Amino acid sequence: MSPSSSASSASSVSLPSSSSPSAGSGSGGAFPAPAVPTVPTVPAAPSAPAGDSGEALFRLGWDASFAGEFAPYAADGLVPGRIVRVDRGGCELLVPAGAVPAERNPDPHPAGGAPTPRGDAVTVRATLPPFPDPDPTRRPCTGDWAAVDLAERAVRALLPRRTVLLRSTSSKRSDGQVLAANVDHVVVAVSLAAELDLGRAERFLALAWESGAGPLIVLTKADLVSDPAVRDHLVADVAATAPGVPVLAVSARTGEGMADLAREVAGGTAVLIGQSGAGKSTLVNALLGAEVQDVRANRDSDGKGRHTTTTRDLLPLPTGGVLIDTPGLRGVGLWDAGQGVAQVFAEIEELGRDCRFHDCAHTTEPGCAVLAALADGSLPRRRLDSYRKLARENEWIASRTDARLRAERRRRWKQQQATGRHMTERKRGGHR
Ligand SMILES: Nc1nc2c(ncn2[C@@H]2O[C@H](COP(=O)(O)OP(=O)(O)O)[C@@H](O)[C@H]2O)c(=O)[nH]1
Ligand SMILES: [Mg+2]
Repeated sequence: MSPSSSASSASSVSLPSSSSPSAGSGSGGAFPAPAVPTVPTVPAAPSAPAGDSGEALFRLGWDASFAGEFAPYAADGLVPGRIVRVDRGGCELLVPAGAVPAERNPDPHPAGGAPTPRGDAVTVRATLPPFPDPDPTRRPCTGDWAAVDLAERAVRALLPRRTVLLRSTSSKRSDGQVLAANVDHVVVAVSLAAELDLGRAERFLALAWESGAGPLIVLTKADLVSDPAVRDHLVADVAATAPGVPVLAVSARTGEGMADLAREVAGGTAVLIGQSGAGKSTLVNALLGAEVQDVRANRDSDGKGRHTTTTRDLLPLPTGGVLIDTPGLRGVGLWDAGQGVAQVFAEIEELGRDCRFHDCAHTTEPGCAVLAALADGSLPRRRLDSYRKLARENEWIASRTDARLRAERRRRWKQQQATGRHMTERKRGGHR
């Protein structure tokens, strides 16, 4: 396909996905085609997803289902790329090396910065189109798969997301912010260097469950807890508050538990979340076997870290799969995470089904199964308090969020999860 036909046909494509309400609008959408193509052909582009280039994509988390969704863009001469980072000027993406002729691929990190093992994928910069969607959670973000016009170095469209990790913006406004897209595993890092804050772990878990990806709790800096009995006790405590979630104690320093963690995240896309200083970037470096992420010394005595990771980076693992590091999240607000909260507190939801009144608020109602469990000691008070706190917070934020956008997001969710669940399950099971 020639570059001119690629550039002109791309104008009918709109961001972020074909399900966008603005998609296909007659106005030319967000992607007015440049009148004159200004750069020469990219010869390898049309065949990019095949052969070696295809292998590069699979190592980045690509699969048959994404390939199917991408087919119309491939016909337009666009190349699939995975967004590594979004910044003011546009974004960086990983694309198959075979799609980019060497002379057009200046290394964006020529000096400084440790070399990143990228397999046969290379980083390119591309512009992002003006963003027409009023929903901030639909903005391009790390982990998105994009249809890239390599000739123009421009992103033309995003593939529908399979999972998405959202939080409310730190400004405490009702806007949602996307932390990462298309993740299979959400690794919640909790430091053993500080006193365990189970409520905070539950909050991160709610976000994780809501994303549609599978959560995993990693208790970091296990080397700082020398007594094995104490360590076992801490692991059991966390496991009890996270039904159905694997809990691993690891130390990047001694290597303990690291092989198990590597196995859990191999092949898929894993995002690390957790408080600043929890040891996320150190884990990323350990899993990559290279000092890629910036780690800064912090005060381990109180477990408080500084915010050293400022951009969310997507880093390919040497074994296949990718890791996404997030900045230390100071205040992690829930954003429309009702399902996530319900899943974190599954046993309370379960008890609630036995209450006499179906709309029981578990406060003073007669025949309340939750209060009965509290009274007989089978449900810890802390757990119920935490549930109430997060449920209230979620309702508050939901009440301030545009109802139409929420309904639209829910609808989109259901569609995406139906199509994506199967592939995600397969990937979690270690297949493609
Ligand atoms: N003792 C010990 N310290 C660790 C371990 N992992 C990380 N740290 C320290 O914890 C601090 C914060 O680590 P960092 O990876 O920057 O945390 P992040 O903010 O979550 O990315 C640094 O001083 C690390 O050296 C570990 O396994 N054991
Ligand atoms: Mg960090």
